[in-house]
Amino acid sequence: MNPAPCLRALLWDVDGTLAETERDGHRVAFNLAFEDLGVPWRWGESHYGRLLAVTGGRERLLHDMTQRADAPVPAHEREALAARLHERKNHHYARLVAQGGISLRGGVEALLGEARDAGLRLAIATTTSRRNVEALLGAHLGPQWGRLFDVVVCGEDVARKKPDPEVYLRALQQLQINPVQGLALEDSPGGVAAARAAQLPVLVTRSAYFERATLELATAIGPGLDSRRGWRPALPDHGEGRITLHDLQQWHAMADAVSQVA
Ligand code: XBP
Ligand code: MG
Repeated sequence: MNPAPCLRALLWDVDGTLAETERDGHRVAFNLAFEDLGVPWRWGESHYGRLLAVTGGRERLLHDMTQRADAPVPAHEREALAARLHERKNHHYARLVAQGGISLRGGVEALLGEARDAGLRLAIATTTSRRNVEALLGAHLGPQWGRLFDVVVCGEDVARKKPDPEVYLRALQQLQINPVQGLALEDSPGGVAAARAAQLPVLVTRSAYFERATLELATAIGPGLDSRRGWRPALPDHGEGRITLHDLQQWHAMADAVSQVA
C-alpha cells in the first residue's frame, strides 16, 4: 500500500464556511437592493433557504423570477434586472460586512493561522463574487488578507458554478497539487458535490441553512471548527477546544485509506 499523501493545502469555501453570510448578509442585502430599485419582492428567511439550492446570486435572482408573475417577460429584460439587482446587492453586502455585521465563524482564523505557520498552502474556492470575498476578508483579516492565500478562485473565474467542480479544479491547478494532497472545507450539498467531483476529500462544518442536509460524501462532518465535540468520524481523543491542524491531518489520512480501499 502506498504511504498516505501528506496534507499540503486547505481549500476554503466562503459563504457558510468562513462565515454565516447568507441569512443576515446576502439575504438582507438582496432585500435592500429590491427596495432601492423599487421592486416589490422581499426574500424571507425560509424562502431564501430554498433559493440557496441555486448557486450564484445573479442565477438565484433569475431562478426566482421564473416563479413570479410580475417579473419581466423578455429574457434580456430579466437578465438586465438581475444584473442591476446583483450589483446593488453586492454594494449593500460590502457595506454590511464593513460595518461588522458578519463575523468569521469560530475557529476559522486560528486554523488559518496554524495551517499557514505549518507551511500549508491556502486557497479560496467559492462561487461568490470576488468583491464579496474582498469585503469579508478585508474586514476581518485586514487589507493584507490576500497575502494569506496562495490562490483565490471566485464566481467570475468559472463558467460553471458549484456543484460543478470547475472552481476546485482551477484552484488545484493553480496550487499545483494532486487532489489527494488537499482538503476542501465546505458547508453545503452543492459545495461537497463540487469538491468530490474534483476528487478532493472534504470536511463539512454545518451552517445554519444546511443544518439537516444530507452530506454523505464528506470525509468528516461536524458543527463547527470552534469545538472538537459532535464530529463524525469521532476524533480519537475527545479533548476540549477547537479543531486543530492535527485533527484535519488525521481525517485526511483516513480519507486516503478509504479511497485506497475503494
Ligand atoms: C455561495 C453562493 C453565492 C452567495 C452570494 O457560494 O452561492 O451565490 O450566496 O454571492 P459559496 P454572489 O458557498 O461557494 O461561497 O451574489 O456573489 O453570488
Ligand atoms: Mg458555502
